[in-house]
Amino acid sequence: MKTAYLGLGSNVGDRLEQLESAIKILDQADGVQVSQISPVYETEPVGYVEQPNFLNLCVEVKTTLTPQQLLQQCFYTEHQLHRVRDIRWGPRTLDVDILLYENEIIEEENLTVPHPRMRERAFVLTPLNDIATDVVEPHTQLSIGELVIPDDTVKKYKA
Ligand code: PH2
Ligand code: MG
Ligand code: MG
Repeated sequence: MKTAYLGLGSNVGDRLEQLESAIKILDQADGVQVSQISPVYETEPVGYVEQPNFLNLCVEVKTTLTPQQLLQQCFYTEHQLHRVRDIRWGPRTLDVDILLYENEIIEEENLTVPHPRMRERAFVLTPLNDIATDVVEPHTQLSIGELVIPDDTVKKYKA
């Protein structure tokens, strides 16, 4: 079993319901078990700012899937929640990103792990810190607890 961390986000439709459904779909997938779920945060959009606030959370999964298989499962889960891909960084019913997979560094044309922008994103680091504070980010060799920066655009929404 490998341990991976996923970041989930939603800013269209019933955000909380979609995140909860996504966790169920992931947990029911063959070879994936959701082992920890962070609190939910309401977060201001980053990147493309003219869009509604997100709800974000992180999960820990125990998995027998390879990184590429796990990525396909993330896409499948997004598809089940009617994700339509149009604007990069734009509004979405569900986004599921692989943040960390063991302590591996992966550079493939469709997959970069650790997630390339996670170190600068409080909407990722804040929930991740709740479930993985001692987990080490392999590029910096710093723990999530050391990387997390307090940010008032990220507010606890549901424990
Ligand atoms: N996802 C993005 C771009 N911007 N901003 C917030 N607050 N939360 C997100 O999940 C998010 C974002 C691209 O995936
Ligand atoms: Mg994303
Ligand atoms: Mg994504």
